[in-house]
Amino acid sequence: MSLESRIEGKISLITGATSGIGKSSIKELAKLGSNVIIIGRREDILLDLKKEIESTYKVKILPVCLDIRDAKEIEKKLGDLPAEWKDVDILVNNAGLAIGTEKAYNNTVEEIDAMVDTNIKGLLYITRAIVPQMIERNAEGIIINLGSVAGNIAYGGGAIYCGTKAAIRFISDGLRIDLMNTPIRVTNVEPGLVETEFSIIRYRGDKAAAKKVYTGIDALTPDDIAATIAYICNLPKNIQVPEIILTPTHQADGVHKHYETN
Ligand code: NDP
Ligand code: 8X3
Repeated sequence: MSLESRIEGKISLITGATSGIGKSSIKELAKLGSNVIIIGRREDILLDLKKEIESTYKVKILPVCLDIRDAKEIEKKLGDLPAEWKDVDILVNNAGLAIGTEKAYNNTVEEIDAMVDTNIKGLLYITRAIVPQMIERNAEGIIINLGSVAGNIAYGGGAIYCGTKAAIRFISDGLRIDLMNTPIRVTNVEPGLVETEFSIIRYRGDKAAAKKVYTGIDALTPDDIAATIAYICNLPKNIQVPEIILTPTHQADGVHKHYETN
C-alpha cells in the first residue's frame, strides 16, 4: 500500500454499492485497507463485486441485499450482522435517485415516494441503524452523505429531487451538531454532473437521452467522487470537512452548465 492509510482494518458501509459512485467508493476504501459492507437491491452485482474486490485487495467484503426504503428489513439485516462486522466506522449514505424531468405536480405517487423514501427516509433509517453503536464505542466514526449541487439551487423539472438533496444538506448539518460532542465527523458531498446510471434511471431507461446529459461537458466520473470520499475518510481525526462541492470544469452550479457543440 503506497498511500498512508488511517482506515486500514476499519469497517465501512456503503449504500448504493452496485453502481456509479457507490461502486467506485468500494474500490477506493478497499485500496486503503478498509473492509466494506456493500448494500444494494441487485444481489447478483453485490456477489460479483465481493469476488472482484476480495481477489484484488486484501480486504473482506460483506454483501447485504436490501432496499433502504424498508425500515424493518434494515433493522433485521443490520441488527443480525456477524459480530466481526458490527462495529461500522465509516458510513457512506450514497443510495439515491431522481425519476423524470417533468414538473413536480406531474410525477406519479410511486415516483414521488421512490425519491422521498429512498433519498431522505432511507438515509435516515440507515443512519439510525449505524450511528448509535459508533457513539457507544466512542468511535472516530465518519458519515458521508451524498447530497448534490441540486440541494443548493433548485431547477425546473427537478423540484422533488432537489428538495430531497436540500433535505440531505440540512440533515447533514443537524447531524453534525448532534454529534459535536463525539469524535464522529459528518460530510455532505455535493457533486454536479457525474456520468453514472443516474440519468438512465432519471430518463426511465432512455439511454440516448441519458447520454446527452453528459455529452459535450466532460462530466465527472464516479472514480473522481470516490477518490474524494476516500480522501475525506483518510484525513487526520481533528479535521472535519462539513461539505464539499465538486463540479465539472464547465459546470458552475446546479443550473449553469456550458456544453461544447461541435
Ligand atoms: P447510480 O444510479 O449509478 O447508483 C445508484 C445506487 O443506488 C445503485 O447502486 C442502486 O442500487 C442504489 N439504490 C437505489 N435505490 C435503492 C434502494 N431503494 N435501496 C438500496 N439501494 C438503492 O447513481 P449515482 O452513483 O450517480 O448516485 C449515487 C448518489 O449520488 C445518489 O444519491 C445521487 O443522488 C447522488 N448524486 C449523483 C450525481 C450524478 O450526477 N450522477 C450528482 C450528485 C449527486 P440497486 O439498484 O442495486 O438497489
Ligand atoms: C445530480 C446532478 O445536475 O442532475 O444530483 O441534479 S443534477
